[in-house]
Amino acid sequence: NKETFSWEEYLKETSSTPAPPSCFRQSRVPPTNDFKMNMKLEARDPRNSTSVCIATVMGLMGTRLRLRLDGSDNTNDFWRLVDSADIQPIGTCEKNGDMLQPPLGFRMNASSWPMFLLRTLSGAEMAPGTAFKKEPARPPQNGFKPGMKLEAVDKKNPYLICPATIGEVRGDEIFVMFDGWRGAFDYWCKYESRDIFPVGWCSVTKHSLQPPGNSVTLPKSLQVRGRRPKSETIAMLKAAAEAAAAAAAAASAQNGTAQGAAAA
Ligand code: MLY
Repeated sequence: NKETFSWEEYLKETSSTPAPPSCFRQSRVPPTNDFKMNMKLEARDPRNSTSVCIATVMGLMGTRLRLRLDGSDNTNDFWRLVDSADIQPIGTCEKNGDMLQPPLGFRMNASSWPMFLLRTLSGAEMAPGTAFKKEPARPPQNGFKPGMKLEAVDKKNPYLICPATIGEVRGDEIFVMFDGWRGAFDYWCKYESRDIFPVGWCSVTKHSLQPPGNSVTLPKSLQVRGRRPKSETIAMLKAAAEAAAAAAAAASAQNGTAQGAAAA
């Protein structure tokens, strides 16, 4: 359970090792979060990456911000790190000769955008330039290896960061597997993704960390994920199951004898 999850014990239990911090596109010393609730900033629209919009800070956790695009509804909030390249101070867009855009799904008539923009910015508290931290450089190569442990954003529930394991490495990509969740939340991403963190990140940055799920992960040798199992694999699983059943039967027989003796 949540209160008692400890990486130290978990790594021992699973006899696994954390991915080295140098593998991640994250600062060695996590940045401070100097934003405050309701501050406004410019953010790239996650659903339309060519437009830059006005966003409001709706929440803060660790080094992450929960953002909502002004003029959008409350069902499309998203999370960004304080050192994300997707966010910048108000005024940056104009300085670059670009125009602020309404978010995808702007809840008003497009013609009311200029007026909406004026209203939403007037009297608003703007996030100071010093709150925006420089995005760390990407590591020169993909240093991840299968089996390494990490902390990763659950993309289906992006407010959550969870213990995970590298399942596979292919070129610039890695397969992130969520411990104890039977593959339902696993995903492929680039090794330089900003959604993955070294073990201990949440604890250092005071972000909550989910405990692993309850389902048992089979050792790699017994996994039949995706591919149809080979007949040898099936034979091996069958033999293992039979051996386990035989051992259980033997144990219970012995137990019965012992109990009988004790009763007598
Ligand atoms: N209640 C949700 C949350 C699942 C979260 C899984 N993450 C932590 C990998 C569900 O069961 O779908």
